Amino acid sequence: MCDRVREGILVGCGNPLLDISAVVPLNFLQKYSMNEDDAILAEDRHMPIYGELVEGYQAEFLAGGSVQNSLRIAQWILRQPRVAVFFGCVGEDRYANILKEKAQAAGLDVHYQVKKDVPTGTCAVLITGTHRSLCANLAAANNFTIDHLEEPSNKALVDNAQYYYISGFFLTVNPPSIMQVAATAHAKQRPFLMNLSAPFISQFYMAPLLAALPYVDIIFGNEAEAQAFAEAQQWPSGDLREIGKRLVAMEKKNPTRPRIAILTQGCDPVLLIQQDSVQEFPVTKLAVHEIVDTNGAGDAFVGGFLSQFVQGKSLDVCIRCGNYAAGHIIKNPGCTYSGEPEFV
Ligand code: 26A
Repeated sequence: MCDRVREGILVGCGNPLLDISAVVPLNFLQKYSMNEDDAILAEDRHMPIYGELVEGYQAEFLAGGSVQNSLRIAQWILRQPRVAVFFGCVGEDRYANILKEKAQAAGLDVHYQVKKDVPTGTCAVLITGTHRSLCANLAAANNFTIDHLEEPSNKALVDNAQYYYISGFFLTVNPPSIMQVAATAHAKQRPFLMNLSAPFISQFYMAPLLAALPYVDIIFGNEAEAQAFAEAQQWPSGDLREIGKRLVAMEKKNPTRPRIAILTQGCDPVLLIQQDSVQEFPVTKLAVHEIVDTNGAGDAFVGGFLSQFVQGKSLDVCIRCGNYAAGHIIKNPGCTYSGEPEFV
C-alpha cells in the first residue's frame, strides 16, 4: 500500500482528448499518409478519419489526452483520490462529460476550462498490430488560455502543488501557461517535469521547447522523440545515451538540481541519465498475444513514475513502477486499467 500523500500535491496541464480507437489495415494509414507510431496534429485532410473509424471499424471511445492519461494512472496506483489536479480545455458536450466522468472515477481532480460552441478534442488511434498511430483534432483543447490558471481557486491549486508535469504536446497550445507554471515551480524550488511527447514537437515547436527546457528538472521521452530532438539540434550522434547526456547538460535555471533524462525504448531497457551516468532498467517483454494495444504506454510509464515520485521514492522505484504501469496498460484497451494495481 502507498504512503498517504497530500491532496493536490501534483498539478498537470494538457489536452483533454477523447480517443476514438480502432484496429485498421495498413492501407488506412497509407490513405492518410500516416506511418505506424506517428503522433500528429490533424489537418483538414485528416478530418474524415474520425467518422470513418466510427462507421467502418467498430471504434471504441476511451479517455485520452497524454497528461490526463498519466495523471489518471498515477491516481489508480496511489489509490487515494485528488492527489493530482488537471487543467485543460474542453467543450460543453457529451465527450467532455465522458472525459470528466472517467477522470473523476480514477480519483483525478479535474478543473477544465470550458469553451462553449467548440467541440471537445478527439484523437484517432489507429491500431496496426503492436503499433498505434495518433491523429489529434485538438478542437476545444486548443483554446486553453492562461487566465484559467489565474482564476484565484486555480492559482491556489498551482501554488499549493509540490510537483508539476506538462507535456511537450501542450507547447502547441499555450506556451505562456507552461512558462508560468515553470516559473512558479522554479521560484518555489519544486520539481518541474516535462515530456518530449512526439517527434513533431522537436521538429516544429523547438523554440518554445527550448524556452521551457531550462526549467525542466526531469525530461521524459522515447527513442524516436529523443532522436528527433537531436536531429533538430543538429547533434552529430543518434546514440540514445549520448543524446541523453547532452540533454541533461543543456542550460538549467537551477543548477543545484541537475537535470535528469528518462528515455524509454519500447521493450528495450529504460535509460536513466544523470550527468555522466547512464543506468538501464529492464522491461518485461510481453508475449504478442498479451498485447491489446500500445496506446497510452508512454503516458502510463510517466503515471507510474509520478505515483512514486510524489511519495519521495527513489528514482529506481519510480522507474520500476513506470514499467509496471506501462506493461499493465498495454494489456488493456487504450490508456485504461483493470482491477487493483499490483505494484509493490
Ligand atoms: C497536441 N497533440 C497532438 C496531443 C496528442 C495527445 N495528447 C495531447 N496532445 N496526440 C495524442 N495524444 C494522446 O496521447 C495518448 C497516447 O499517448 C492521445 O489522446 C492518447 O490518449
